Amino acid sequence: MSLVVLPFKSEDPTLVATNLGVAAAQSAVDEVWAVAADEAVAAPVRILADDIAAFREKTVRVIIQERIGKLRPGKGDAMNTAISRAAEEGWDRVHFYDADITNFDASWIDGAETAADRGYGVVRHRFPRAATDAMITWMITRPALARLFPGSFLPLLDQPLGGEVLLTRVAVESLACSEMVRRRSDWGIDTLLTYATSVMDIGLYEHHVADGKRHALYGSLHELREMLVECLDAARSLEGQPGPAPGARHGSDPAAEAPEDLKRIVAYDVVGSRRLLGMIWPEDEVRLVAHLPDEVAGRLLSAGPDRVFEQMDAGLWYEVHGFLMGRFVLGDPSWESLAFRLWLMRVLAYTIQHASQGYEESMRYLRSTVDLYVTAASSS
Ligand code: GDX
Ligand code: MN
Repeated sequence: MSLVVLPFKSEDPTLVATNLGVAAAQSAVDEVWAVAADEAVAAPVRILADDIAAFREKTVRVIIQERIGKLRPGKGDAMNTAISRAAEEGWDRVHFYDADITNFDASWIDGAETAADRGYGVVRHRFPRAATDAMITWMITRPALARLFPGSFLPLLDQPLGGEVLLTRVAVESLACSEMVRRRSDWGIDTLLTYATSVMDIGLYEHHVADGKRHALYGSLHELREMLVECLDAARSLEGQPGPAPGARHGSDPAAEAPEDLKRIVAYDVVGSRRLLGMIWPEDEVRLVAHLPDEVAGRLLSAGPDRVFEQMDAGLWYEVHGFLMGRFVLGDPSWESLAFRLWLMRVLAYTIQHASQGYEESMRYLRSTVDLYVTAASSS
C-alpha cells in the first residue's frame, strides 16, 4: 500500500493538480495527499483534486498542515503532518515529492518502488543540477555532514536536502516518534529526515533521475536567505549525534551524463546577487567575525565584502563554515546577516572562479571540496 504526499504553499494550483494526477494514475499508488500551508492555498487545489479522484477512482485528499514543530511554521510542519497521519493509518510506503516539479512522471515513483522492493527502507531521489544550483547543499550541508560524520555515507549523499524520498513503514513510524524531527517545522526538515533515516540502519538507496529535477529556480540569492539560515541551524543541531552504523547498507544508481540544457543553466542572478555583498562590513558583523582566528578575521576584514569575496576559496570556507557551525544563532539578526553574507561570498567566489570552467569541471571541483572536508575532519 503506497501513499504519495505533495507539500505545497504558493504553487500554481494547476501544476499541483497535474502532479497529483500523475501520482494518482500509477497502479502502485493507492492514495494521494496534498498538504497545504493554509486553507487559502488549499481551496483552488481541492476543486481540481476532486475531479482527479473521481476520474482515477482513488482517494485524493487536500489537507491543511498542522502546527507540530517549534520553529517557523513551514515545510517541516507539512511533512510532519503527513508522517504522523501516515504512521497512524499504517501506510507501508510513503513517497514525498515537491509540488513544483515540472517533469514529474511515473519513473520517479517506479524507481523508488523498485528500490523498496529490493529491501531498502528509505529511497532518496538523486538528480543532476545546474553548476550554480544547490548552493546550500554544496556549501552548507555537505560540508557539515563531512565535518560531523566523515567516515560515513552521509557526506556522499547526492541530495541531502532533496524533498523527494520514499519512506517505508518502519521509517515513518520511527520519524513520527522523533522529537528532533517533529520540532523541525521549517526548511531544516530535509536535513533532519536525511540524518534520522540514515541512522535507522534499514538500508538507503539513491535512485537517479537522469533528466534532473525541473522546478522553479531563483532570482537573486536573497530568495534563499531563509532556507540558508534554517538549513545551517539544522546542520548545527546534529553536532554530537551518533552517525550511521559502520557498514550500514547504502546503494546508489550510478550518476549519468547530465542533460545538455541543464549544463548551460545559470541558476541564479549573479549580477543582482553580487550587489548584496555590500561595500563595508556592518559594525555588528565585525564584532562577530572577530571571534575567528586572527589570520582568518584579518583576511576577511581587510576590505569590504564586495572586494574580498574572491578570497573565499574552499580552504578559507572550511574555517568560516566551522565557525558558523560552532556559533551561529538562528533568529539573531546579526548572525543571520553575517551567515548570509559569508555564504554569498563563497557562492560568488565559486561561481566566478569555477562555475565558468564548464559543467563537468565544476562538478569535479565541488566533489573535491567535499572530499577535502572529509579528509580534514577525519584527521582532526
Ligand atoms: N505545506 C507547505 N507549507 N508546503 C511548503 C511550505 C510550507 O510552509 N513551504 C514550501 N512548501 C512546498 C512548496 O510549495 C514546494 O512544493 C516544496 O515545499 C518545496 O519548496 P520550493 O519553494 O520549491 O523549494 P526549493 O527552493 O525548490 O527547495 C527544495 O529543494 C531543496 C533542495 O533540493 O536542495 C525544497 O524541497 C527544499 O526543502 C530542499 O532543500
Ligand atoms: Mn522547488
